[in-house]
Amino acid sequence: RDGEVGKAQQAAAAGEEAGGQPTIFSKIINRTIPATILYEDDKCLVFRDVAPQAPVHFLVIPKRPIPRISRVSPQDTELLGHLMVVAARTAQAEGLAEGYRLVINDGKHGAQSVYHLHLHVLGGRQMGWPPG
Ligand code: IU
Repeated sequence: RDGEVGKAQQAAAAGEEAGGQPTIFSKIINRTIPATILYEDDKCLVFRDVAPQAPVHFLVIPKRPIPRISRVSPQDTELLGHLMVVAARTAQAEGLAEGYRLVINDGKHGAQSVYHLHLHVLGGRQMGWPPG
């Protein structure tokens, strides 16, 4: 088990998904491609979505490249909580006092396009329900 964790950490350090291809988000994390970064710490990065679907639209991603929410394990519990706390704090810093939408797309039916886990935070306009 320690071996598996070590391997995953090595892959993360190399900017690769464990068992998968590196995504464009690995390149944003290691600054190979630019992004408008709103917050960073040792575990996560927050940046504006390049194709915003609301007046405020940013993404919260773990630096460790978990490919999708359906692949998380119990050892990710603290990290996932951290991502949500950072999402809420950044939303507050972005002035979203009237509320906002948090979204995680998973897989084909979820319309996930980048296989590096990310929380979407959308705000600055009235959202509808149900989502499309
Ligand atoms: P999805 O949940 O995997 O569908 O969302 C991926 C998001 O990543 C989507 O909103 C894209 O606009 C966004 N994005 C980005 O911000 N920068 C990029 O270089 C790429 C995608 I590729």
